[in-house]
Amino acid sequence: MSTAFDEKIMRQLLALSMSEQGRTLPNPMVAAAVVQEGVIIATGVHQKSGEAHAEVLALAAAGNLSKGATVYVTLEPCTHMGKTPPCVDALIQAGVREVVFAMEDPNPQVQERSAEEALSNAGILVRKGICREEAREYNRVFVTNMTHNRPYITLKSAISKDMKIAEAPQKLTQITGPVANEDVHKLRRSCDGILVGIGTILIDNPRLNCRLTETESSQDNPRPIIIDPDLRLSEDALFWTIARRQVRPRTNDEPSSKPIIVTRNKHNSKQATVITWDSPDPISFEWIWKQLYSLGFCHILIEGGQGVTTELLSQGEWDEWVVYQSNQVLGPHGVDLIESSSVSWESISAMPVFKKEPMGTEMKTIYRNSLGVRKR
Ligand code: AOF
Ligand code: ZN
Repeated sequence: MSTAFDEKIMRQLLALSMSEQGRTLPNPMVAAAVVQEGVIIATGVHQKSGEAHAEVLALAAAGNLSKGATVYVTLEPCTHMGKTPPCVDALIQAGVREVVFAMEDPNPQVQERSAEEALSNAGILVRKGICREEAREYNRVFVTNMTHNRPYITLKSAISKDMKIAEAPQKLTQITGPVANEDVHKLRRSCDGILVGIGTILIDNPRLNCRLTETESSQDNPRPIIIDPDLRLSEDALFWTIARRQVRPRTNDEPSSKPIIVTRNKHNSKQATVITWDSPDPISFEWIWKQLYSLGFCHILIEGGQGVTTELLSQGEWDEWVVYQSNQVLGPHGVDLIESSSVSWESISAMPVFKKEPMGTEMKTIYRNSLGVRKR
């Protein structure tokens, strides 16, 4: 049973957990609160894989006041020994009276032993499922990782009113204004990989880093992933300077933070991790996602040009599509977002809209592939 108070606290905690979006990967975003007689005594937010979980931080901040308290947490407390000890043990030791959590933990290691059982056996009351769907929505990256063993894929497009991405071939064209640009940098912060095709590198020469005005930090830079079938990448591309400077060290034992090059040619590189597609067929995104997941990537943002976007949409290997559309008309010489022979605009415009909102001078529309287009 849940009350309006339970839901209010849980929503507050879900919003709080978002403050660390992107920084907790491969771990989920989690926040917890210690509550006594309807008053929040202390909160905790998980910050980074390898560091303390949300419940442990909240219990430590509450000290003796944890005894007899109700602990609210946005994710089922963990029951396994990971990089840190099980949170259920910390809750039991702290002498809490009740634990209320939002969603079950889809991590198979945690599923081996239910938190509800472990806590109930110790005499602690347990309630679960408060704002469950909202919590799963916040942690959709983690849920996808755990249930499908692949990264969550977000495609971002910026298009004109007439659905073009540039005024003319080979011409860098700024479509979005400052408000939408800031929003894109939030997207970059939420990801651990940012993928573009070689065409985008040669024409736009992007830096591919996260430049948020309020919290500029190289810690938030995702790792560049370049699809470069014929190895046309030059050492002067701008993203290298950022990549060399710093990419988010997600975990303390991360083997490498080098950019990734996906190619058809065998190639050795000191500066990049190269993955090679050894087949005459078009490079399969399903295969790329598998490779990237085994390298530890959890959430890939694709800032594709025409080639990558068309191929990705026709293969259907994406989860979320964020489209910023401006009011300008680029005209008949402009470059289409999608090469119409491969994917039809009809199939795209028939896609259900997940969310639509104005973003500065642009309209931002989000589509979700789980609404019927993605196969798995
Ligand atoms: C929680 N609270 O704040 C987090 C949880 O390697 P570890 O010890 O950090 O364990 C990681 C797993 O623990 C992660 O995959 C997820 O199942 C859970 N994360 N659990 O109760 C937290 N971050
Ligand atoms: Zn835990």
